Amino acid sequence: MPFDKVSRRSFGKALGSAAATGAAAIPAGLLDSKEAEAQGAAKANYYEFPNTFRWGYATAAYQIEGGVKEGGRGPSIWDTFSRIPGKIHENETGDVADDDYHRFKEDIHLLRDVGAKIYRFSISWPRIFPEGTGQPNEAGVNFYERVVGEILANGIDPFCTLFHWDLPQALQDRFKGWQSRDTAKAFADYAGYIAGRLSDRVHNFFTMNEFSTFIDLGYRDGRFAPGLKLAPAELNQARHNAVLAHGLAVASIRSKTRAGTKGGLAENYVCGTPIIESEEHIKASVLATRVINAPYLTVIMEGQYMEQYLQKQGAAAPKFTAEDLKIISAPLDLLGINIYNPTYIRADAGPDGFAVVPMPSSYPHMASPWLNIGPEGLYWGVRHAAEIWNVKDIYVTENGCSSADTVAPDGQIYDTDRVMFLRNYLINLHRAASEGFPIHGYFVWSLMDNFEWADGYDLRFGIYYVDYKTQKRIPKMSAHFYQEVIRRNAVV
Ligand code: GBH
Repeated sequence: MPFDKVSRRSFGKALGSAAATGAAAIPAGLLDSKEAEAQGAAKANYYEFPNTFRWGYATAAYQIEGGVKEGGRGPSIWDTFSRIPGKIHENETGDVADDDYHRFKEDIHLLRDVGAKIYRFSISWPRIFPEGTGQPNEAGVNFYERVVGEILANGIDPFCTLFHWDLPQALQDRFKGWQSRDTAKAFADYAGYIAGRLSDRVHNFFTMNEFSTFIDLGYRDGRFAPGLKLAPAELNQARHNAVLAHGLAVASIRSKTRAGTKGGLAENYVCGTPIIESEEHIKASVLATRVINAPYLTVIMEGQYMEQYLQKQGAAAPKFTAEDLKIISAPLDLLGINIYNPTYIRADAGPDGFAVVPMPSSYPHMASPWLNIGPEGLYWGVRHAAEIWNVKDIYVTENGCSSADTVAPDGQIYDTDRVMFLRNYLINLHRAASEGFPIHGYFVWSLMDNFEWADGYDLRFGIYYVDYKTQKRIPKMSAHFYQEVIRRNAVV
């Protein structure tokens, strides 16, 4: 029986009740190596993944590339925003970042060195269309053709994100960015064009990364580019235009790429984690997940704005047509979930039926103050997507953490907190796999330290340390950990 067809409960029944509550036990027959037999009783703690499971890394163009004026690239809203004093930690910019524009080969070799099989990178829209629309820039296309060539030459499968927030500045100026449907149409044209150019070698495309982040932080809170604080009606319209853009892009990708090309999106959807794993709280967490994601993942998956959302927004609700909803909810081939911090949910007797459990001030978090530690999020992130929306092909497109990494006198970076973080999250991912949920791969965020948006270079999320003065990459302790995870295809 294939690994992913064995439910954890059936392991439990077969092996006795202790196995059902403890670490996922793997029946001897499922471990084909002699090594497994030799392990005897220790097998119960051996968190092995299905053999088809794939491990990799994620990055994003503006965070790593630099070379912002090279190869005919036009400016993006992040070039503009990062120049406004006070917006970014120490007024840093992505002008140089990790200089990956010039060092991409070396960076792809880092992936190869740890044994990664998949790499999620993003394409900078203003490299392809410097003005957002119009004539494509061949030098930009050529850059990504070389990147893809190098990825493939190292036996790695490229997963391409088409929008990781670096909107061409020209579209902000002409159309007010996502406040206009014209930007949605421009995105579909760009997406179809570049996917078409790459689809002989790239088989998986994600339209957007994290609607909820670039819209809510960029158009509501003003903390991310373009730095706006819109009133609710305008904000909701921008949200609508962004999901519409995704839907239009899916159609455009389908029409311009080879048969078999897969299209999806990557969202850090708010995944409700039941505070106690009991029926009433699980039920509440399902409802919470649908309601909280109403303007984004829920409408994409369900083809309807939830009544609660429309009612709550009242006159500020987005304006849309039935045709829009059809476009937005085009069936997806794969779903990427970015999972970081937990949102705990409990059942509630009030009209909503659920409540978000507030966090005490003592709740532990990583170096980023928002990054509360909640390893079960990885389990529930997969399970909710599979159970609520019947998703059949799920990837964790981002998971990882910031740490106050420092280089020790012996030259090593002992990021024990990151190892702790990853180990605990991965154990929960293993639980999802062992219960038979369709989780097929994991991309750690991130390959190397990079431009962490408003936090500049202050917070480091890499598995490789970057010395920004020399651009030297140094594997952290977590890189050695991850390498062993990949080698054994198991949490170690
Ligand atoms: C991801 O977002 C991004 O896709 C990636 O580019 C980024 O580098 C990575 O996470 C690490 O941050 O400052 O209190 O307002 C993760 C989701 C949503 C987390 C916005 C940070 C801002 C919190 N992010 N959130 S706050």
